[in-house]
Amino acid sequence: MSEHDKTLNVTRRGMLGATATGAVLAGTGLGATLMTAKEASAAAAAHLEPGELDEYYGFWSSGQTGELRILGVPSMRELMRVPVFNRCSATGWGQTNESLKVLTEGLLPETKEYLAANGKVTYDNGDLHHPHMSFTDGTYDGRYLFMNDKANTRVARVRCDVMKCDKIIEIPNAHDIHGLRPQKYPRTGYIFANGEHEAPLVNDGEILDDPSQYVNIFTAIDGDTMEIAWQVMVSGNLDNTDCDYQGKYAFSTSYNSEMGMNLAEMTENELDHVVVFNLKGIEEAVAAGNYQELNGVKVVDGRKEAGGNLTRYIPIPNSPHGVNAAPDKKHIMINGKLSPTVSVIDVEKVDALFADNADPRSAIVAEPQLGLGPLHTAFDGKGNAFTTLFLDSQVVKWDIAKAIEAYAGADVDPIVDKVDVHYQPGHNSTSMGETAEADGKWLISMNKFSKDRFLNVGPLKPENEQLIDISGDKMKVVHDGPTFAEPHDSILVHRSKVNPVNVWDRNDPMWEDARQQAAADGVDLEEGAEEPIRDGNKVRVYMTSTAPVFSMEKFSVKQGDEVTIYVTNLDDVDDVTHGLCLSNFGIAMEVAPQATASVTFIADRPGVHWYYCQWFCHALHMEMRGRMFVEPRSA
Ligand code: RUQ
Ligand code: CUA
Repeated sequence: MSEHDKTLNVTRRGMLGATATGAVLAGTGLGATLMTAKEASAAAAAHLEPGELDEYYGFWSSGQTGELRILGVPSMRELMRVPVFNRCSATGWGQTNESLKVLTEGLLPETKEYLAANGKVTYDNGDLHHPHMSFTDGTYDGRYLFMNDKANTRVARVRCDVMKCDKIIEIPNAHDIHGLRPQKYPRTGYIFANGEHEAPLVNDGEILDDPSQYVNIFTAIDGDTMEIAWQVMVSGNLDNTDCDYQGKYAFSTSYNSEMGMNLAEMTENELDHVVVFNLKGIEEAVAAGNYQELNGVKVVDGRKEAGGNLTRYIPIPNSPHGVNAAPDKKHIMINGKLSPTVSVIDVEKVDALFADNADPRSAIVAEPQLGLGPLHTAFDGKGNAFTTLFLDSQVVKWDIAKAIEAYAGADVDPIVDKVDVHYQPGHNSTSMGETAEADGKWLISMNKFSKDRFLNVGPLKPENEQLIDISGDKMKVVHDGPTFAEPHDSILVHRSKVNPVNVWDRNDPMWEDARQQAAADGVDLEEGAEEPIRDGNKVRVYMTSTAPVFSMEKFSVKQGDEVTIYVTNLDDVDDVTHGLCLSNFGIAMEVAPQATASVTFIADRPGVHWYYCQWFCHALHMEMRGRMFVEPRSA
């Protein structure tokens, strides 16, 4: 036990004695201490007066909810939810033609077949873990956010100008995309995506219970086109990933080098590994034609036994999880999970692994013992690292340089501070911490359990995300933030990096199909049409909206018609969003200022049906409505 741990234990025992009620808080004992003056001032910095704006955008995953969330930091106010892999009742995501195009166009043919057999056109669920922004020269550039879907093997992109998802692709050959990071230098560039679960490379049922023939797949996607650049076959599964600041290597942890199929087999080895991907080597292999083409993708062989210069496997103590590149542009942290250590890779020593076949472990320059269950590490840009300790329910702050000295034999303790968090932290993130501009102000600890920290809402509890002031030597927890299932990861982006518009550009590509269809029908979207346009049993209704009226107060279709309603919002004013809800047809969608949105349905319900504006837009919002007459089939 280090000197630091001893002090910490004494302090904690003292706390337990002093505050008996604190002792029930999962043994952490810090539940009911009084705030010191310093803590109070940190808390004040986190508190914003009504109308004050936050300094940071927090981009949050939502895990199995499938959406992206935007929070303001440090206030922790939730600002927006951006539907991605989920369906959204408010915006019509998953229902409008525009969103269905995004949700369906990137699906593989066999997926479309499977879905069709189940009466669906796309998946209803997703598991969004890791949202990350595009980079230029090692820092955020405010263009895009990229994110994974572990549940259905997809990668999505959100445009930061409008904060809407514009691309979703399914990744062939891989299974269950988990770790995801954009290339940091010179720009994004590639999006690196880990397939977590191994399977036969051609997974058509020929090979089933024969794990010796399973492989795993690392994918590089072109972030500009959202097409797959190449894939690498690897040994073991892949968990998290990150890349260097030089544009040379990507690193993926593997927690199952054994290729075990059950828990006992998966945790058998003392050492698992991190796979290092040599980007130039892979590009050269692809250019030289040393690949097999599978499902339209160029796949190279980077498995251990393949030899060659595409990958290296660095042994790491049992079941490493998070991978985090430090803003010093030199060190990559591999978080031990089942090992109490973080292994520090020096990227300058990685060249020798490829050039001279040096011992893979020679790239490790530190391996500090930090506590139990290290999962993820964040940085302050001042030489410190902050690692979540899942089992200890703590965040540990440690000095990277001292950890390196200690590894070289010096008698120094790299641990600077530990703070209790509530409870069981997974990811953490610091302000600008995954860029070269890490500024050391705030840290979010994303805790998996909230237990007693909030009013009881029944057996299903929220997560608890705590805001920690890291500007001083000691960390201070200043805010608890409940969130719904189940954010994993977040990034804190300075507001100067993100500049969304207030009103859509009428030429936006989002409704290009609508624009083309209207042109074919001789209609101007901004004018709308007086009457529905009939094309066999297909009927197209072009409406505009200007608060508080739709351009059509009524229209008629025939029972069984396939009806498409286009609404173009002519209001050119901040925050005047309209919505179209067609009651008892299960139809509702958002139409933001200057946007066009459309929805298609079969009008198989005769009678008078009201459509109304579902977004409060005007004093006469309730009056913003119209009638759809569906003439019975027999008539
Ligand atoms: S990974 S903590 Cu996706 Cu750690 Cu969740
Ligand atoms: Cu338009 Cu409410």
